[in-house]
Amino acid sequence: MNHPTSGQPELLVLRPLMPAQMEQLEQAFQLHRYDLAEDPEALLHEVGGRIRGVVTSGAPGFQAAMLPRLPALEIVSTSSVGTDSIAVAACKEKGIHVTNTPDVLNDDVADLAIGLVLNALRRLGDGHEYVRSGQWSQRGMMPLGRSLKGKRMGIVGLGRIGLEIAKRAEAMKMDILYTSRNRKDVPYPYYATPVELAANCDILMLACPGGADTRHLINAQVLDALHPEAWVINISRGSVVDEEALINALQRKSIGGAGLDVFENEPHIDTRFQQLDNVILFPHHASGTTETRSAMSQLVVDNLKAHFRGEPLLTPL
Ligand code: 8YV
Repeated sequence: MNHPTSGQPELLVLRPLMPAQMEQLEQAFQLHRYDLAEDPEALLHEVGGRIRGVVTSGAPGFQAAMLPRLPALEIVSTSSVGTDSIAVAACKEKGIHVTNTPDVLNDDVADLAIGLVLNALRRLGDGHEYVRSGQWSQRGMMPLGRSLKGKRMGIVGLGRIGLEIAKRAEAMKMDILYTSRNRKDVPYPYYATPVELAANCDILMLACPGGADTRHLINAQVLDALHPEAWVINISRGSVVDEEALINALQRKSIGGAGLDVFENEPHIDTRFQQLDNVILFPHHASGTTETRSAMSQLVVDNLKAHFRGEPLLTPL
């Protein structure tokens, strides 16, 4: 498998795609499975000089430290919309293309965001446990939830995913407000800072990109601006939230709770989250459906094929 016999471009797979798309890759390219290698270092040593493309995803991403090991690299294709774990600037400096998977995941991620809001206000998880544990028959009606209708959803980052969340929240009769690097041409009220937004919303929905620019954008000051029944929902990146400040707010119940799909240190999250009763935790799986992961995988394949055919990339960065 590791010998250059086919004349096909050689790719290094850091994280595999869905099975159907792996088959397509296998037909068009010679694959080297870094993800499966018993000795990844030895694999790099053997084939690094011939690798022309890298296949990866948000985790493990692609680090600049790999570049000297891959002198023939032309393209890094990640099965993620987020590129905070990809050394984009270092790649571009060397003329290496980077592609990601925008748009195809917007709907699923937005659905999950609304799912977390529903779970928070209508207590879906609590209700499930109430029935399953037999409390319903012993105690009668479970405690009341809160309506979504009329609640103010403050969206941080009104990009492609944020807009899809807004559409769904509108359908649930919520009011939308937002903050973003730039004011958008939308009918929703704009707030210049997350603190001002937090002071005016019931749900603080985090939908901005991760990375250095947004690191700890949601800090103690923002959390203090939320009212005691407000929820933070995060489907963006764990790095956007100062987790120490969030855990503190959750422990002293200065906010209603947090619905989190993403964490600072995944999958080894801060164990204090697991001890809180005002959180809804999800394992970074907002795009985790067969349909969306297939579409993301297909985009990776199509970008790679386009590149090696000399055609324009579909979704370059
Ligand atoms: C994936 C994501 O879960 O697209 C993104 O940026 O965070 C998710 O869709 C991630 O790529 C998996 O590693």
